[in-house]
Amino acid sequence: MASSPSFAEGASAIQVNQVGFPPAAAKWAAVPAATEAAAFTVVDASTGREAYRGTLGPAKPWEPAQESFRLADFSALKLPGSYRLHVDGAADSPVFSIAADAYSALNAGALRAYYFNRASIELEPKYAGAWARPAGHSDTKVLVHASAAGPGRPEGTVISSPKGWYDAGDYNKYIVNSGITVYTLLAAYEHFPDFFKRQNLNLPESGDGLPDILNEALWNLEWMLTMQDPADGGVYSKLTNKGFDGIVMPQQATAERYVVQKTTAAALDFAAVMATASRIFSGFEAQRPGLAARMRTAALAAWAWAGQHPNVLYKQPPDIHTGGYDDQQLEDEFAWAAAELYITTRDDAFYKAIKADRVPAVVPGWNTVNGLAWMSLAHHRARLTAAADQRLIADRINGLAASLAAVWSSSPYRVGMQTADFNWGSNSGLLNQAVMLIQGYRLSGDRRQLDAAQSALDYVMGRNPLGTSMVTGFGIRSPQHPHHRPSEADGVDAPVPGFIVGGPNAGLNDAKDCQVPYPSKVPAKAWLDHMCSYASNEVAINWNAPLVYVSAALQALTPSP
Ligand code: 9MR
Repeated sequence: MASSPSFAEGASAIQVNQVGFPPAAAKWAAVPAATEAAAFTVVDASTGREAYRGTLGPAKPWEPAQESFRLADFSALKLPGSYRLHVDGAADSPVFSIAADAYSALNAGALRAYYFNRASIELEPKYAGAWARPAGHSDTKVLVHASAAGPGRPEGTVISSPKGWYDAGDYNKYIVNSGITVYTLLAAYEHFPDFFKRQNLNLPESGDGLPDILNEALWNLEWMLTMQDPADGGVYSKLTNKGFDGIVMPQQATAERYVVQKTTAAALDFAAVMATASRIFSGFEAQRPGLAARMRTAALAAWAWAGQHPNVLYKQPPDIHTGGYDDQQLEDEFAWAAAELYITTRDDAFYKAIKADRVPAVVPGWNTVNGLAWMSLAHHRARLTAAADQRLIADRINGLAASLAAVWSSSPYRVGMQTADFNWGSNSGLLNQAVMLIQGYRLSGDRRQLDAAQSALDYVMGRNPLGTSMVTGFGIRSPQHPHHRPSEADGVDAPVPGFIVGGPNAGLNDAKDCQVPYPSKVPAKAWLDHMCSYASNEVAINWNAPLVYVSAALQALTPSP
């Protein structure tokens, strides 16, 4: 993206989505309140001519930023082009575009981030460019940890569990986090197949007859299948080192790897994802013969295991120090797995197992997945059996989306973030709000819900009090030092592109491990663009997934002008 000559560093510049907007999208910018000006203009970046003029809203304090802002609404400007915003007395906004394919490159970049995080494969220059690297972690000789031992596989048994994505800035692979991640990518494909069928991600598999988003999802699905114990259907919760690696490239990280403890959450997340994948890959029997059936069988076996072991919570063994993803609350996982199995098998017993009237709809996260059940039920509503309560499905989705839209429309910054939302992974929290707003819009057609989702993407792409895109490689200002081992260790200046970082986190959970202080402790500004900051500047597969979903959805759903 071209840089604007008058764009000044820092928060005094006008804040706007630095990638841009589909022509008929709601378009907002935020202006630091100090300016006395009454009007703003949108200037054509190539000619310098005024393309639109509007009145600035009143200055209003936004609590999470402890700062006041004035809003500029330029939704009426729909002409494709390249623009910047100007207000007398403030630095111009970065240049952004209005274009029908505004999010094609962003969406492809966010998906290609998964390719860059693949285990067990060399990234060749023709696919990876400057970020080519040798293969890391073949994971063909992984040890069964004491916590995972069973009669057929005693401690120390060697199993093969290759492929999969590295979870985040670390090189371990976790089933629970793979649950929401792979599901969200599969849902993006299920909801917007035309968008993804046209997409070429330049992957080694491109052109094999599968949409590339499915090619990428398969890399992790194939790994997930190896995490199921064939003896009983139970699923190991993670494949991991004993401790986190140093800051090295994947091929230099050679610590012994283990599969650790089977848990109920792992079995249920696995069952939900395999049930979802099975119905999608049943449409690609010619390309992947037998895969859909294998996934369905795997899902049913994991579900059965969870039924027999309904409350096995993850407990970190004393010799293991990597991520926990230790969910303590499993009702939502049961409901979600039952919902996906119901949709895929059409067996009413699974509908009953959802216990739908007891399941609320809340914004999803790796340990809160009931919203995913409602999202799938709503998408498939026309094909469900008579057992399904159609009214309840609509009420749950509409209720959540309406309440999220209400928070958005009363926000002085026009974003769904409130002070308590600035926690670990806050950027993805907002994008997951957008995922649910989009489900509401798809049911109700209520335009405010689409506009609120647009605002969430605007926020992570630069309409935020940091004036920074939160996605590596996208926008004029973006994270340069994510907590991502390859980005730090590869000798390439630019970070691996397409990753959204965790974002501002008032918990400052990593401050003790950082030699440099956070520039601010104000919730909406508590972000540290430094490798040390795993709590505000790490990347993670579950955080990229709603970026993929939302960018595709907004491009596919925003009506033509
Ligand atoms: O995303 C996870 C966040 O919700 C938790 O608060 C945090 C601490 O337990 O862990 C995050 O997940 C990390 C995982 O445990 C290991 N890989 C990196 C993940 C992102 O920071």
